[in-house]
Amino acid sequence: MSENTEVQATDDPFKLAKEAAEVIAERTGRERHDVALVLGSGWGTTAELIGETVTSIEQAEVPGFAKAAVAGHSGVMRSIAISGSDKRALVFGTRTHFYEGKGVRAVVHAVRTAAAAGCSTIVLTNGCGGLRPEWGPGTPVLISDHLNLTATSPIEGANFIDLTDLYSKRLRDLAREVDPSLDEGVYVQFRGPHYETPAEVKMAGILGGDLVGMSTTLEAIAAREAGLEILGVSLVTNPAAGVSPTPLSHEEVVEAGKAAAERCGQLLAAIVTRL
Ligand code: 8IG
Repeated sequence: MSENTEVQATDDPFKLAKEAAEVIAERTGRERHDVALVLGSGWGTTAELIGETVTSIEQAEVPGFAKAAVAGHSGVMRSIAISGSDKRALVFGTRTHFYEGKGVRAVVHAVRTAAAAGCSTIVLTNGCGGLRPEWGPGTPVLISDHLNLTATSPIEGANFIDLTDLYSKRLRDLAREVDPSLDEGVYVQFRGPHYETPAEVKMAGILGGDLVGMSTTLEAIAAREAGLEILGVSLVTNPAAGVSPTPLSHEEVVEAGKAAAERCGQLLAAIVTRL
């Protein structure tokens, strides 16, 4: 009997998310959080600008979460008191990528945990390649829609989730109130972990894509299923393969990232306080 219960606990991703949310509530002393943020490449220093970190939790100590796999991503979850409001942000310093091979459930566990923790909004950020030459390294771009080229879904069973306006128009407009210069584009998720060939980048463009990356779309689908309102923001850290005639130096990309960190952090902080 008890064996059976244990099997079910690990077998139901929503139950696992509920268990994670309970640990978060226990550790933070907050029954509910309001907004969740998933910080991708280049977005790491954003958290400090949103407000005061009240509680830091090692993600590996929360049910269903693994240790950070990518260097430079922090495996820490934070509960942040949003400046100038009584709201709380739940900030995930890292994500599980599909290319890690841990399965789609692992990829969307943070999203389901955020929903179970009471969040009604999720901000999904990433670092990506840009298809438009005018988007230099360090340009933040709002995600208007996506092409999911992973050939998979986080939804299991006959649950036909509508994906119209997946990336909330309301939240994109709110973001542009903060920064009217923000462009928007269609994000294309490739499986990775290799980057695209120039031919694949060309294909992405022909299909209507503007940004190429290895995350976000599966999380957005799970977030919609969970009833969360979604804001997606990409940080273009490099021109996608074949877009720029001159190969970019890694140093340049790192420098652009550092310069962008301040702008991106301020942007998210301003958006989050307006939610
Ligand atoms: I940072 O050019 C970053 N992540 N797929 N392509 C893909 N992912 C990325 C890229 C890129 N740059």
